[in-house]
Amino acid sequence: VVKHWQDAPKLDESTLNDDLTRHFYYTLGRDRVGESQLYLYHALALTIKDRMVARCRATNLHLTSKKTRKAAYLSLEFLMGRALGNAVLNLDLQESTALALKQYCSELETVAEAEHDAGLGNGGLGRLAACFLDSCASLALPVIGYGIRYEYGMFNQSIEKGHQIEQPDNWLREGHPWELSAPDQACRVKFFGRVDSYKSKQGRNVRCWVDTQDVLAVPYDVPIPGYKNGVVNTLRLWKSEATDEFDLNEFNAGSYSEAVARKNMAEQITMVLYPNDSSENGKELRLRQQYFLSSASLQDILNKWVGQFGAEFSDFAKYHVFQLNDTHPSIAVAELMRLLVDEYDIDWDKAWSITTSTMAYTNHTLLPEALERWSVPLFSKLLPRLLEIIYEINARFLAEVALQWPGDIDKQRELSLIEEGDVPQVRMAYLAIVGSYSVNGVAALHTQLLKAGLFKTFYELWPDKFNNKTNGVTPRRWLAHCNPALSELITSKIGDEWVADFSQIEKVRRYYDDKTFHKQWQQVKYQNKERLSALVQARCGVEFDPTMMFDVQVKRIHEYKRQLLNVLHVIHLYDRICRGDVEGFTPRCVLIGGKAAPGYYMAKKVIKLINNVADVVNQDKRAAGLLRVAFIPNYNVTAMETICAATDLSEQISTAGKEASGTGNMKFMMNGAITIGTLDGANIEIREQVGADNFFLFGAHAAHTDQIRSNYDPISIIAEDENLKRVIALLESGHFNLFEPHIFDDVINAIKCSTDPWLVAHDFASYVDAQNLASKTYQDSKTWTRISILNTAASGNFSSDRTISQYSNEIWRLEPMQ
Ligand code: DL6
Repeated sequence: VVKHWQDAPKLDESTLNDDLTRHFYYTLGRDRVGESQLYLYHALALTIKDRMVARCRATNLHLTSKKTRKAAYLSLEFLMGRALGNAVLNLDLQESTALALKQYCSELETVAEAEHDAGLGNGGLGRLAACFLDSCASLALPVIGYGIRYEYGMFNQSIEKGHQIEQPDNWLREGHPWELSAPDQACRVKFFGRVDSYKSKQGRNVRCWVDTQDVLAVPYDVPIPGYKNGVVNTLRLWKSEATDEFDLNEFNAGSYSEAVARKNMAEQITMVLYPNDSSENGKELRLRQQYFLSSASLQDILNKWVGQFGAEFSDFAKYHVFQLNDTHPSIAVAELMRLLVDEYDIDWDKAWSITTSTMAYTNHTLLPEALERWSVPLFSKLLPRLLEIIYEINARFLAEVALQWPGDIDKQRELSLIEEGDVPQVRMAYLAIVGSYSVNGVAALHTQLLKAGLFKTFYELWPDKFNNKTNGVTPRRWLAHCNPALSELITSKIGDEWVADFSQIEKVRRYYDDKTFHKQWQQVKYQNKERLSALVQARCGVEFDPTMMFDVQVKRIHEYKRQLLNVLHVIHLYDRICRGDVEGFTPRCVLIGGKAAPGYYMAKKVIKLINNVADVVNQDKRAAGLLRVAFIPNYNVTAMETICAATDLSEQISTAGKEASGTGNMKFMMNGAITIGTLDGANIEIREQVGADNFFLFGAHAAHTDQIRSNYDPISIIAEDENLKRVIALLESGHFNLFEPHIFDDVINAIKCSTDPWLVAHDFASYVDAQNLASKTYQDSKTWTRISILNTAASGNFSSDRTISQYSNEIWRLEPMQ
């Protein structure tokens, strides 16, 4: 038995070749590679997984053999992307993998193409969770991720006649070689039923949730390798299954559909990821998913604790912390109370003390429409015992509020976990705040705005709970893996320690004026732009020219992210070309990509507009060599790996105060793109790190936006700005929708509306100025290259290793595994 994670058997390079052959011939029963690389990919993934399972078991053994303090990251989303390239990099198996693949006349890049993205997330929040797992393992921190094994991940997007079309993402269809199921550790999750009470032997009134319809939660473990440190952590994903296959009595009586109905109901829970990134859903199935994840994960941890130490919880909080990734798993606060009080017979105060010293909550948005609330009637039907517990938490909390603000009923109403109204609602963010010992925002401005606005009164009540943890991204995937040419160049100058210790990237600064380095830097960028051009050609049928500036905005499509502002600028450039105003014009390829929530009308209109504008521009001979525009369909993690390495100009143009942090901005910066952006989210910190001269700033400040909105008059702004006037006139003339009359009316009206919260017209002029400066700077390739190098060199702070170290030191208080 392996006692220590470092003693795990080494399945090293020399055996990789044989293992690959064994899996290909015997596990998968293949003898030729054929057209598709699918089986070779599976064989390689199994071979690499072999190298992780032993270490994973060893890491787990280490955790259970000692009373180690550990964190559980609870998230409804983990946007993992592909695993193969990352695993090969982290396990340091590049050379032996290349050798082994040679016997099949293949190489890693080709085989990797056969892997489906694990798209178990919408965007920033889910990808952050994935970066965090990589950093936790790479820092040897005892952290387990808990999520849902959705059968269907983020939908696949295609573009037909300029419109977004959604198709289901059946990512498991060809199998998922990385996972290991652990049916012996399945647990039951209760739904529906009613609450009964009885007197315990001690004469205590015990509440008991009965007549429930239970669902089985079956764990599937995905190994998470640390970077060259032998640690392999776990992401445990839950799949829902029926407790009984189906009702045999009903089946025998001929009621076939009824017999399988319960099975279907149960399996529905983990069937599909909800595709909304910034708006709440209110759907019963979504609440079921949230409770399913929370209950299964907490039971798992309590089961392990009880298995090791018995049902004695006085020490429990010393060894556990649960990080809630937004409010989605915040029902965990009430569920931990239920498990401790109802299942383990712990008294309320003790249970509350355990809960409030183990729960920590991260907020990811200020948008009011994303703040989750669940209707009380729904809660009462689906989770009756949980609602009772929430009422009890609320009653005790409001008593505290009354003590703090005596006689102030409004304060109680304002802070209550239950929002009054025709249909009362449970405020999940408030439950998370009241039940947690830490509440954090994800960038300095965001945290400041939480404290001053959304959670102001809670901040007054508990100032010490609030803290900031600016997001980060893993430099393994987002530089070492996705940009091998740049990585090699960097390593040739500063050594390779930056991959594990990203603060060292700052050493690149030494070369910001070095002529030879400039040349190499430019060559790498050019090469990456060629790769992206091939992708754009293949996916969009648009020819990009790598000598032109690559101006990129890829992210979810949302009004606050202002892809519309970007399009207006494109139209302005096009208008200049049509007018012949092209002296000193910097040729640009503009790439936009991202998915719109299927029910988000305006976002879908914006996608259509981008596509129509792209068609008109690309077909206009006058624009050839000056302007190319493409909308890349099905933007996902894998596409970003090619895109961020090839970008010159990174568009981070949200209305100030609306983007909590952003993480795409950090990926671009690491890869030497220069940001054009507003003072929003982590843009502010990016600009601080790289210096104001090396960032193209524009737009209203968050502190002024409310005032601007209070007497906003876009019609006058348009009338007074010749550029914007012409852009709007072109749009209104139907130039981009000649055979589709009026389809953009709503978009145009939104810009002209005095209640436009996104202030598109307001920021247009300063955006154009900043774009002009970017264009001018690009023409001076020496200056551009210098700024590009400085951006990479200043990106050290945006490694998720830095973020996770802060979570670990300041919230989780973990020790790295030795
Ligand atoms: O914190 C990760 C990411 C931020 O970088 C983005 O700025 C923010 O929009 C995103 N938030 C969400 C909102 N979902 N909810 N709730 O995805 O989080």
